Amino acid sequence: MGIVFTRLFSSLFGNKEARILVLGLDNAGKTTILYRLQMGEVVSTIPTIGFNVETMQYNNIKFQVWDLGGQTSIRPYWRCYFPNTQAIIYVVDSSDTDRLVVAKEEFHAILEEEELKGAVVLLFANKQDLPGALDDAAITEALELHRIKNRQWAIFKTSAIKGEGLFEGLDWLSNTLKSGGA
Ligand code: G3D
Ligand code: MG
Repeated sequence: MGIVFTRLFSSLFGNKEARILVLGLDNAGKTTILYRLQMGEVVSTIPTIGFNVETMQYNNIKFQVWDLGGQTSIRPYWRCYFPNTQAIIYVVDSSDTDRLVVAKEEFHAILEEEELKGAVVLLFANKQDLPGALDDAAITEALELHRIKNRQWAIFKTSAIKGEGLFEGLDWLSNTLKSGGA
């Protein structure tokens, strides 16, 4: 994945600072995906305000990961991480049907953020290897993706554990960003 990733993203943003946020509920598979990308060291920081942010920096591109859901009091601090965000990768545990409503609400709340208006959205319907996992069409419906307006988005079936589907999704993302983004 490392080499593939270099090929897709190395020339993408020139020297501009770029940020890609990897978001979703806890246990969705975000950290696993970050390690799968194998682009460099993952640095974990816990700012005093109390949420854990994992950062993987590749040239001028920062990948940043944290868990959505939970305490509402820390949410305003998320905004520190919003400027210069070109893309959001939203990860869903497709087998966790009990929490799909929460995953949907958190997703649409993030899309409401003013500073993220220009970001392209890539969704990973993750954990496809598990029995009972909903497919991309079912996740599209559960997350009400038809409500997304004025931005480019796509959903891919993935298994972060097996490394399946991640490349296809990132290929879409790099092509979309190359052609001008949202
Ligand atoms: P998070 O960072 O979104 O909170 P993690 O999620 O990456 O920590 O993953 C949470 C658990 O789900 C981990 O299991 C991880 O191995 C597992 N996981 C991630 N992606 C997949 C997948 O595609 N398929 C399956 N079957 N499991 C996956 P543990 O047991 O380590 O807690
Ligand atoms: Mg994690």
